[in-house]
Amino acid sequence: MLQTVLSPGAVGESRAQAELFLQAYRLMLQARVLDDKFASIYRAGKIHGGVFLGRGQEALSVASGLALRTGDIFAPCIRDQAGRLAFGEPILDAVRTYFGSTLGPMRGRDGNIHRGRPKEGLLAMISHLGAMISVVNGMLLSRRMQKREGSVGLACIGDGGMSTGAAHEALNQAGVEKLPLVVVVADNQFAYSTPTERQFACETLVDRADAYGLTGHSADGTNLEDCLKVVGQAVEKARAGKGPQLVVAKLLRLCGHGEHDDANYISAKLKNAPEHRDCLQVAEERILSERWSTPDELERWRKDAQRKTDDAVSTVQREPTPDPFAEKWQALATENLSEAGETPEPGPMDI
Ligand SMILES: Cc1ncc(C[n+]2csc(CCOP(=O)(O)OP(=O)(O)O)c2C)c(N)n1
Repeated sequence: MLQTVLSPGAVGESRAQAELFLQAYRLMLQARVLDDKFASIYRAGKIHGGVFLGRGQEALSVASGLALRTGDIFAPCIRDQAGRLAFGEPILDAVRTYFGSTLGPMRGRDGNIHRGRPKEGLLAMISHLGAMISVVNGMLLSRRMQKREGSVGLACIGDGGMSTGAAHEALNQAGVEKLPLVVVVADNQFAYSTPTERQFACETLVDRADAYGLTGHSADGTNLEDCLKVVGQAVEKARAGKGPQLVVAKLLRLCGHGEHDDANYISAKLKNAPEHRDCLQVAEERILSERWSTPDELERWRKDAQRKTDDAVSTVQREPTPDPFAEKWQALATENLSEAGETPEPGPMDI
C-alpha cells in the first residue's frame, strides 16, 4: 500500500485521482531507476546485446499498464518498463532477461526486451515495428469466437512503427472487426534517427484514426495526468464495445534508440524546449505543488526503488545462465508459452 501524505483538501474523487497519480509516479520512478541501472551495467560491459530504455516515455507507458486489469492483454514495446511494472511484471523478470538467467521468463534465451508472461496477458514482443498489433487482434478475435468477451487488448507502438505495413494491416483489421483494441502511439518525433516529417505527411498520427474506423485521442505525453485520463478513457470505450481506439501522445525520447545510440540527431534546442520536459520531473513538481506528498517522502521512494533494483541485480548475478550443451531447446510457439493451461516441464524439441 502507498504511504501517502494527501492534503486535507483531497477528498472523494479528487483523492482517488491523487492516489492514482502517486501510484503512477512511484511506478515511473521505479522504471527510471531500473533503466538507469541497466544503462550503467551496459556501460560496464556486463550486458550482452542491446539495452533499450523508456526515459521520457514513462508517463504514457505507466498510464497504459494502469488502465488495464486482470484478463486484459498488454503488448508493450521496447520503452515500456513503466507499463510492464504497472501491469504486474516483477522487476526480477526484467533483470533476469537482461542477464540471461535460466530462472527468467524466457529461460535465458532472450537478451533484453522480448520477454513476456503470455498466460497473464503480457505478450512477449516480437518486434518494435508493428508486429504486435495483429497478435493482439488475433487474441481478441479468438476470445470473441470462444465467447470470452469483456477484455481489452492494448498494443504500444512508436511513430516509426506506425509506418510499417504490419501496422497498417492490423489497424485496418481492428477497424473492420470492431475489436476492443487500444493502440497507444508514443510519437517521440524520431524513428530511430529519422524525424517524423520523413515518416508521415499528415499533421498528426491521430488523423489516421478516421480512415481506419478507429476513434482517435491525443495526449500530452509529458503530462502524467493527461496520459492517465486519455488512455483510461480510451480503454473504457474499448471495453464498453465502442470499437478500437487510437491514442497518440507527443513526447520526446530522452535517450537514444538504444544505449548504443548517443542520439546526437536530437538537438539540444529540441531537448530543452518547454514542451519536451521530462515527464517524471513534471509529475514530481505537480505532487509537490499540490502537497500530495513531501520532498522527504519522495526521497524515501527513490531510495526504495534503488534498493529494490540493487537487490534484484545482486540476486540475479548469482543465478545460472543456459548451458548450450545441456539445453533442450524449444521453439517459443509451444504449449509452454501458450495463453492457457498448465506449464509442463520443458522437454526435448518435438520434431
Ligand atoms: C525490419 C526491421 N527494420 C529495421 C529495424 C531497426 N529498427 C528497430 S526500431 C526502429 C525505429 C523505430 O522507430 P519508432 O517506432 O519511432 O521508435 P523509437 O525507437 O524512435 O522509439 C528501427 C529502424 C528492425 N528492428 N526491423
